[in-house]
Amino acid sequence: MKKKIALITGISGQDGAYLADFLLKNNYIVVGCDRRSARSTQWRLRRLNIEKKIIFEELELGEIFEAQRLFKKYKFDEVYNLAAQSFVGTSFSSPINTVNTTGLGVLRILECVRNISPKTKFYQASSSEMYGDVLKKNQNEKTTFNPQSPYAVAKVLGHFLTVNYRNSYNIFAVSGILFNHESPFRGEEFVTRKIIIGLINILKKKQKYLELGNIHAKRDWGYAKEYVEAMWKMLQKKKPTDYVISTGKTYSVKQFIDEATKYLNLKTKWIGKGINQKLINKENNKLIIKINKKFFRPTEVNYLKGDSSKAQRELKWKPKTDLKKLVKIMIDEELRFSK
Ligand code: G4F
Repeated sequence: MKKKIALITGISGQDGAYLADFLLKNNYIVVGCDRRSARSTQWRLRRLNIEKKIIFEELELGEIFEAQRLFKKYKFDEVYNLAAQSFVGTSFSSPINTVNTTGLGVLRILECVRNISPKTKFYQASSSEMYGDVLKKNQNEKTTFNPQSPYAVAKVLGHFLTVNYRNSYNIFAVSGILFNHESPFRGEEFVTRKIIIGLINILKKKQKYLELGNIHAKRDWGYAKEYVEAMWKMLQKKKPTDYVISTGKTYSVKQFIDEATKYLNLKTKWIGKGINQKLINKENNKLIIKINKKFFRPTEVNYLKGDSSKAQRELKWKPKTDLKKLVKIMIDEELRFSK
């Protein structure tokens, strides 16, 4: 049987690496793109031992000519648009770059599908950040978006462009609204991996303490490796439609910290309130975590909790990893690979 060929933009990121691994195992030819500046970040692909199995191409999402060149060179069966400026915090200091890549980048790829390869199936990586200051307790495909950052606004643009191109041009385009998904491959700037690296460094006496922002924000955290499978499943359906992917459970950053300290066998206690809240090591009274205003965002998303019943019903997809297991997976691998 002829091998299918898939394009993954953002191949060197957490989701790009897991998805590439999954598609290669399913007999796909994988063309992977990233920005020129991301070339040094292929450690995830190396760790999965798939770096040499991927056909690499450069792609700046800000340039439509580069995407056009790729669409003329290959006949893609599936395109997964995972590339983005994906750090919410940075989107406040770099709003124009964020909207250009995370929002308009989607349009550039959709234009290539429409004009060059209309039979190609398109997946857009949408985000639970789009719900922002949530208008419903459990968010699903029907919940109105209320974005709270330039990143989230750009994702809303990408989402509605995907829906509009599907409706206007009969393109197989789907938007996967993924809630936070973590793994040992998470970038170090995101809170879960920042916490785990920080705690391990403190235990190894390489760092005095860790500074964080709003530890009361709540997130629906799943395991990224499971979430990329849902992306693929969306493109195997007969009809294109959008899906929420989530665990349906929500925990605060503080609860994530408590789970991590428990697994690391650190005896801790929280003291103080608000900006003065601190986590102390009960055995030696040393500071472990303090709050720094610098890590607060101008507008925060305080609470997210997804309802993925449509995906569970129609895709036969189910989250398998709870928070405790996720923390264990992340800590075990961090300990194995950290020096
Ligand atoms: O880990 P975070 O930076 O992820 P955030 O903002 O929820 O966004 C992630 O998930 C989205 C899906 O919902 C993706 F679309 C997006 O691309 C990204 O992958 O922050 C989680 C929470 C926030 O409320 C943040 O304010 O943790 C809070 N937080 C507290 N202290 C911190 C810190 N976040 C970071 N990154 N660093 C801190 O020191």
